[in-house]
Amino acid sequence: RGFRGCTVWFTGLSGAGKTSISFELEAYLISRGIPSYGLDGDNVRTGLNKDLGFSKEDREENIRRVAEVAKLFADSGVVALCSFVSPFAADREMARKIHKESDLPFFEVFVDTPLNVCEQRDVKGLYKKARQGSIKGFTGVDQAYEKPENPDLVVKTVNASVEESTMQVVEFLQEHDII
Ligand code: GGZ
Repeated sequence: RGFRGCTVWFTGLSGAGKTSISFELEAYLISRGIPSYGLDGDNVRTGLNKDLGFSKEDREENIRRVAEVAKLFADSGVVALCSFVSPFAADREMARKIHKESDLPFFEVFVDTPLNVCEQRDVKGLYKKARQGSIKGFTGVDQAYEKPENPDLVVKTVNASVEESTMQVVEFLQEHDII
């Protein structure tokens, strides 16, 4: 079977597991000869988007630029894996529209991990800083996260390993004839 370029858009709170899943998925796809590339805050906000912060306006511009880049990856036949908090439904819809206009498949995956679990994990200590007030506008603490109402896939990470969550996405891509 062939495969098609597409964009898999992971949305969820900081610490939900978006980047872990997309990293694992990228390795899975590459090992099977399927070109794939992960975009996330770590590789985009340090370069292309280093002029952007976390206000509503800057997040919108972050998502817009990332969606345009992902579209180009998808158009070139790559499975683009985007892991961004992308807390605002309108911005995620914009990302979808950017793909739709070019007839490229776009799948929104909600990495559904409750705030208290993300906060308990606090891998980078950011929730603690947000609670103390040294980071302002932190998603889930003092800025909104708008849950997806109609995501293409929901992955619940509580009591699931990264491998198990990744396989849910793999099965989804198989069902949609992407891989
Ligand atoms: C949310 C923030 C913030 C604020 C810094 N709010 O767990 P992380 O560290 O690695 O993921 C978060 C990342 C969010 O960047 P995104 O580009 O994904 O955000 S968005 O899609 O909303 O544009 C977190 C860190 O950056 N971080 N400040 N205030 N996350």
